[in-house]
Amino acid sequence: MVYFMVVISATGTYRFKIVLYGPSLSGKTVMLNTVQKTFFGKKSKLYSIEEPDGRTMYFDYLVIRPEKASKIAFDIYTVPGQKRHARQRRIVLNGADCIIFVADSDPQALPENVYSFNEMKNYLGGLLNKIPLLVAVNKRDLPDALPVRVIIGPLKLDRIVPIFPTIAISGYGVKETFREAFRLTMLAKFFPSIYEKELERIKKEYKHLLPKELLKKALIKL
Ligand SMILES: Nc1nc2c(ncn2[C@@H]2O[C@H](COP(=O)(O)OP(=O)(O)O)[C@@H](O)[C@H]2O)c(=O)[nH]1
Ligand SMILES: [Mg+2]
Repeated sequence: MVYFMVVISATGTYRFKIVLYGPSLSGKTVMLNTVQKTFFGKKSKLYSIEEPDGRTMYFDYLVIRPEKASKIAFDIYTVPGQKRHARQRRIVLNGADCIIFVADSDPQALPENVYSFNEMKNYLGGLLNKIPLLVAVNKRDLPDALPVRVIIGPLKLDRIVPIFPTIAISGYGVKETFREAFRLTMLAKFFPSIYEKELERIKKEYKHLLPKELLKKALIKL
């Protein structure tokens, strides 16, 4: 069953909306800048609405048009992470085709990661299970970065998702994260049966990063 409508603009472009969700300061804005500078050069455009201290006020917005498929555009948004911007986060999430949850490896951010993830789940409701979800575990360069499993565990995922260790400031893992996000988003829209098969592959590939409880649960559920 094709659940979502594909948005086609007046110029005949297929548009996909990807949202980077996560707590304040987890690295979403840096990641988007890295995506633009490192991989897509002049083919993209970045818009930011910031507060005077450089924090995201409304959202950052990047459009990416793959060179060889000019009829496709990815609209990538970040949410403002600060608690008082909850309303904006809800608005930005609206109509998302894919979510990249950007978690922070800083031990102090552990509760913030969980809070933010639960908030997103709450906003999206059942929709979350119908669109691709990826997790970027960012700031892997911190000397006291928590182990990936320790960060993923408390999120209490109820399905297996691709997990990418990233360092947004250096670009490490960022390209891989976005390539997979683009691929899964398009598969989910255009080839739902292939997408279902991909979920099986994902289950195997990311096993080593996932908490054992989730694996046990997933083997029964999926
Ligand atoms: N050490 C380290 N710092 C990072 C990394 N990514 C982002 N930061 C820093 O974390 C802070 C918040 O980043 P920002 O992208 O504004 O976070 P956002 O609130 O999620 O948009 C900035 O000072 C960044 O330089 C990373 O991978 N490693
Ligand atoms: Mg930001």
